[in-house]
Amino acid sequence: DFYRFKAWALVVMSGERTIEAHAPRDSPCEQSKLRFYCSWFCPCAQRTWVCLEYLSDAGLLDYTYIPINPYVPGENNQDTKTPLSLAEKAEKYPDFVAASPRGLVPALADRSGGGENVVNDSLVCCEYLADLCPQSGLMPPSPVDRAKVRMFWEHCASQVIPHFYKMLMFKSDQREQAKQDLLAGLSFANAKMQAVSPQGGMFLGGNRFSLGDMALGPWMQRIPIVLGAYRGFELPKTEEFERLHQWWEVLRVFPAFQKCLVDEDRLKRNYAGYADGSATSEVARDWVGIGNKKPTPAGPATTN
Ligand SMILES: N[C@@H](CCC(=O)N[C@@H](CS)C(=O)NCC(=O)O)C(=O)O
Repeated sequence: DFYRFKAWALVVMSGERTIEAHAPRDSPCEQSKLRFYCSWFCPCAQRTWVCLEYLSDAGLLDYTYIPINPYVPGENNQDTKTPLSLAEKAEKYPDFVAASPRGLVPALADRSGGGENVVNDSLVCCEYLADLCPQSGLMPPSPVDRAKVRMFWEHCASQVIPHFYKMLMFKSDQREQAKQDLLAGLSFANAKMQAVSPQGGMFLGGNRFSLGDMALGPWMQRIPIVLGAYRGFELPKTEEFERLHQWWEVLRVFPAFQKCLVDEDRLKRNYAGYADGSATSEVARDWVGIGNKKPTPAGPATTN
């Protein structure tokens, strides 16, 4: 019965329902002062989304979810990884591009302080939210713990996540190297987490959710769903990765995280453009070095 309840809770708390619950309202007075520009499939945006859900659950803020599709729809409305040009994005989503001049999700536009503050890039958005609500503990109070969170974030960004995309996007003769690099990055992440919180639980230990958990959480979800499906990859169940597995078991049932998990089949299909080598998105360009030249940013974001 417990497992049936858990399955039920997962359905009820799906990402799709969360998007609906925070959809823009008709009446301007019902709109939240904090607008979140997000794409349902984007792991970077999911980092910020989970923080928003965490703060919203704690009654610390409210937000409106503005859905963005930065990619060109394919045949039969299939998802692609071919980005709209910046001009097309600016035409379709002017407020979003004003908040994120390179047209990348996530971004925030916050009117809670009177004027409008715009923030983009997943880490910067997460830190902005942590700074808005310091009592939330999203960023721990001590300088050394904050440094640990940031060092873990840096490790994941440079040594883990690029190899996830390389394994998907590289041609078959280069994939083995990408896999070894991914495993090395994850092994180091395991050791780092073990050193920070040997007692287990979240990155900082126990049930203390923090930005440290969002460094890798969205990709940990995608490793079995996406790399498993397209590349037959599985994170070995060995001692080398034990702390990561243990952390994942805690995170995957954490309410704010669960509320931002979208349907797995839909997610898997969304990644087809990476797996078949057709992607020309920023992720392909920045993290794998595939694709055309960088677009010119739309100009400085307006901040006050
Ligand atoms: N470093 C950025 C990366 C954001 C990013 O690349 N987002 C992707 C979606 S996962 C995007 O907006 N792509 C649109 C495009 O390629 O034009 C962050 O962490 O926020």
